[in-house]
Amino acid sequence: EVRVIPTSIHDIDNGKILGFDHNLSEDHPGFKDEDYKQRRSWIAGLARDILPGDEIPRLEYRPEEVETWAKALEELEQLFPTHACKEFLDAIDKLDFRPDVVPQLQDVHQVLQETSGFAIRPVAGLLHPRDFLNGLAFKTFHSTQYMRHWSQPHYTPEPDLIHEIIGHIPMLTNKYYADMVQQIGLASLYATDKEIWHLTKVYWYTVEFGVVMEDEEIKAFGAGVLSSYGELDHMRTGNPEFAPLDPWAKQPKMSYKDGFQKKYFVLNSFEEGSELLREYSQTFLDRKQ
Ligand code: H2B
Ligand code: FE
Repeated sequence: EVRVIPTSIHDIDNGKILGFDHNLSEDHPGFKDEDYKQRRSWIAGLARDILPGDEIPRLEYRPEEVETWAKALEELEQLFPTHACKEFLDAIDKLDFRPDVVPQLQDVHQVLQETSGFAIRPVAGLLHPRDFLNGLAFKTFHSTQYMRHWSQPHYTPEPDLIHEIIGHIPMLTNKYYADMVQQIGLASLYATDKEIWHLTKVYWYTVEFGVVMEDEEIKAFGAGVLSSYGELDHMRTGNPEFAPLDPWAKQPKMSYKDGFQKKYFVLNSFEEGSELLREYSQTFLDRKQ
């Protein structure tokens, strides 16, 4: 099979969704709520008609959605000062999230454009890993726009707006971090399917569950940690293993469902992380010639 290497974000399809379809499944908190399913599908559907560069539609979030956002934000904010890295805290300060207003993707897209140059492109759910990673090469982050189910404001089995806005967006305003993320994307352009699986793990242990050393303390920067009270607490008090990140090494198996991470990978700084991943992605980019 011949694969064409994408040369711009326009070459990347945002339509291959691997996650829940409109019916969800029994283990999704919204499974029995027809009204929720309809709303989620309608919002997800908007993503299909958008081209890169188009304005992202503004949504009027419903009272139960605003309340879900408020509950998640207010709980997480209790741990940020002690558990989150300084780059995240700086970003949260500037973004100035409020419990009574659900941020609009178009507005956070604009902030990213002005800080790191990243773009947000809406997507209907969990995107195919190759397409998702390829997007990062063109400094594009594919983001969902629907809200998790109101019955469980602190949990979602799939990416949702709260995970994207609280977990991913703040760190993406940081240039060194954004550069590190782009390197994973650049490597993915030239990766075989087997290597895409490896890069998915590298992404998992950095962008989703990465931690950073800060004045001899370990602080969270991964979106999966920053957007989960339980995971933040576990990272600091659950006695997990910590090890330096080595993108070339075989990565541990990812656990999606069975509780918290047993092992976290540590960076010393985002400058160092971006250098490390630049060196790593260079081995893939060298194949271009
Ligand atoms: N899709 C979406 N919408 N959000 C993600 O965070 C995400 C994704 N992560 N697709 C990707 C896959 C990740 O699990 C790796 C790169 O496969
Ligand atoms: Fe994520």
